[in-house]
Amino acid sequence: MSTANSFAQSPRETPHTVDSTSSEYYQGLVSQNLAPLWVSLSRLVPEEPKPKAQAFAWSFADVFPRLLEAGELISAEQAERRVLVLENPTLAGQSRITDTLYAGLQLILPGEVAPAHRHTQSALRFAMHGHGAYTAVNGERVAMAPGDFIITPAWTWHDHGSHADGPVVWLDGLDVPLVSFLHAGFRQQHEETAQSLHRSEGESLLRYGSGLLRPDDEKTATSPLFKYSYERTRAALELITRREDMDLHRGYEVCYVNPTTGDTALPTIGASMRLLPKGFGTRPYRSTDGTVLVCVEGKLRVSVEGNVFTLTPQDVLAVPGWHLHQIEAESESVFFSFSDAPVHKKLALWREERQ
Ligand code: 1HN
Repeated sequence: MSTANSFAQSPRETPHTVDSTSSEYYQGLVSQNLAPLWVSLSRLVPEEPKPKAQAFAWSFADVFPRLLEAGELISAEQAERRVLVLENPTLAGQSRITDTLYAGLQLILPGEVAPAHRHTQSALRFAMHGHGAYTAVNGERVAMAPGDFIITPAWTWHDHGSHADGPVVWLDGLDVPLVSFLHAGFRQQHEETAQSLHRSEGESLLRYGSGLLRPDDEKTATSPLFKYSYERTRAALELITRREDMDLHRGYEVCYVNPTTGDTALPTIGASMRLLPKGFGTRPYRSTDGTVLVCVEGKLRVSVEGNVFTLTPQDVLAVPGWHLHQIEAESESVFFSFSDAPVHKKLALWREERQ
């Protein structure tokens, strides 16, 4: 005898059970490409979110040597992108760090070029290690230094290169799983390895980074400012800690925004930098968006539904949606994070709980 789930689990209704006499009926449905909703309704419409991803951390010290080995195995040009994907253990083989987001660590060596291409997936780069590499977006090159946040808007040509004297590593965050779910992915290879440059470095900052717009400048879905330096971000955080109140659930936080709208820099991925004073622990918090944290300074102890992770600089942690968590700073700590919150918010699905 098999038991079918019932949607309403309340005592007012007894679950419907399926006995063997009706199994012929159920088999018949399959052959007619039909399915009984009463079997799957509670799974389709859960009482609360149950992400498939689990909370999981990657130590940079463990991944970095593997990246260097990859550097000996394959060139950036051969690989197109020499990346080790951070795969959530419960989503193995699916290139997902959370249910909806992709993350990986990319290595570029001196003199290499990762060839120009474009795609409809939106990307962010968070620089982690080394100086002297650059990414080119829309005909402008920007240098990447640790802590810098750089965006590659959907359908913009981008290539990366390095004049460094050692390895350079950054974290890529993309909305790949979301775009795959929607089957909205397109990709093109540029005819040249590196796109030609028609803007000088710093133009995007000069044009859009001073609170100045032309009267007829359009509001764009993605930020026209494509690099947010750590130097400026850190200085803004520092000022806020001296002048403003701290959110007891989030700490001090600055969000990377599109200067034409005040919305998130990318339409599908929200990102921010947070600071927690030495000894401070956030109150328990959860929200529906799945988040990736990267420790930048200090030392963090993150408890996610009872599992504890210790993060030191460059370590990465996945916190799936609706997982209650608390973050404690052993010393003054700064961390970057990104999530799919803008999608939840645009679809009026976003919720948070502050305990
Ligand atoms: C991509 O275009 C990059 O441009 C990195 O560096 C990682 C992962 C999936 C799809 C596209 C890059 C990527 C990617």
